[in-house]
Amino acid sequence: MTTPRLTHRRGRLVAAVSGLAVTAVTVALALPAAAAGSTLQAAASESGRYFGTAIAASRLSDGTYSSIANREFNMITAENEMKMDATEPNQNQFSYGNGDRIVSWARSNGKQVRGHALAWHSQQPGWMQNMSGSSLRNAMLNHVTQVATHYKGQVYAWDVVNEAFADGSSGGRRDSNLQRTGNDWIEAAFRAARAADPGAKLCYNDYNTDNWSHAKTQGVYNMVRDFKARGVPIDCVGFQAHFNSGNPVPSNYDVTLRNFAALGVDVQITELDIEGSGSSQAQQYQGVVQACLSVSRCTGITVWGVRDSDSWRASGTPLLFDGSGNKKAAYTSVLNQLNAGGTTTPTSNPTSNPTSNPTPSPTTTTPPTSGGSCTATYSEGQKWNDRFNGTVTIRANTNISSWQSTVTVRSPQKIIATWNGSPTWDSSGNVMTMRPSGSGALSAGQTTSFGFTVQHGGNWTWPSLTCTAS
Ligand code: 9MR
Repeated sequence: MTTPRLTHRRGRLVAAVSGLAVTAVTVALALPAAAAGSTLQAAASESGRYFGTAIAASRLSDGTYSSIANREFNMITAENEMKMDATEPNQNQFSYGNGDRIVSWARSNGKQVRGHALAWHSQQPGWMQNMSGSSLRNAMLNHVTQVATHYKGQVYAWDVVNEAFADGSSGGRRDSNLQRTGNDWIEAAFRAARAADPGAKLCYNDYNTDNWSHAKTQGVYNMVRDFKARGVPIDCVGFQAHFNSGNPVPSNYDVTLRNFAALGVDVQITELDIEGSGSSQAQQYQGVVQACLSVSRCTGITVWGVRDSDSWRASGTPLLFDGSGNKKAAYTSVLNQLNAGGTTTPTSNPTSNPTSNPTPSPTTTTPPTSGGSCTATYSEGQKWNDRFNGTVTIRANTNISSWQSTVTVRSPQKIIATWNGSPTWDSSGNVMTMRPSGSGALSAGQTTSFGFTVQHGGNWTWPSLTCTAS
């Protein structure tokens, strides 16, 4: 299968602002000048990522809609047309007309397709809603096989199973007719999808899994860890990312994405929309983009529609274009953040693989174990016009007697204050090595943290981290 068309990573030049230290200006001038990406897809491609949207087949004849979609996005999800009720309205009678229209529009315009969704408790055709037991299990597996076979070779990634976990504090599976066929229905669906289209990435997709501390997030995390440990074919996890004031973008979003990625799967933002308007909406969008850019295995972002008026919740004006197709403040903040880039934060030794040390437990909320003996995780702190705070949490994965952590900032950023640690600097001033100010001994599972203030000079990207322990 092909991967998204990527352009080379270019040296990013953040506009030098007046009043910067001379050294920072010198570094900036030494970099090659580069044009910023002027569309979402171009800007995302600079870091090897895609930027997608959901498309409704019925809107493709709307010229404003299709020209924005064609200009800005390079990954296409059918908003409803590839779901179970659309593709198998009567048992064993498949209907691909609208799904095919979207796929052929996407492919003829050089775009890739995310398939959505093979198995789901919702939007089942009527005949399936009334089924149970082994006949339902077999019908579901047949559906997965038929649809994935029909689109074989044309789908970059499939949402094989959608929304199978319960909301609330249980962290367990959602009750549904599919769940009642046996807890292994999800892995059975993944195996059937792999057999039908071995080239497609296979994703589990859900909502309210963005906040690392939520039980639902932990439930999905434990399932993915278990799948990787047992060799169930899963390649990616989709985070729908439907946000509003009651469910805002969590400040630990990057932690969630990074912890899932450390299990050995890609992570993707699959249905992003954020209700609101103006700068507050723009800032939240920026936070989501920044979180994805900080995780190298966050391979792309899809927004759930083109204009506000196209949204499933149009009254919340949650998208990047207004009803007339004008770019909103949120669009500009997303584009700017994509162009500014992000740091990818190595929190674990890349040779480590949690699957080699499987300790699946359905109830644990332990973050992933890394191959080193400590893990460093970045969290955002307060932000000001000219600076921001960050905290690094050091977690001992084994008993350790001491640790050290490097924090690398990118020009023209400068670390101007630190706390809870003893820093030293390399000659460039960009790499700080932080050591514990007292004893660094931690027993396995214990954490400690230190913090710092970065004067950002217009570059909001997060620092990259390493952690080593003795
Ligand atoms: O946007 C979709 C809307 O047009 C449909 O009526 C709705 C039916 O369930 O599904 C919407 O898309 C959902 C997606 O398939 C799964 N995650 C939640 C999305 C928003 O409800």
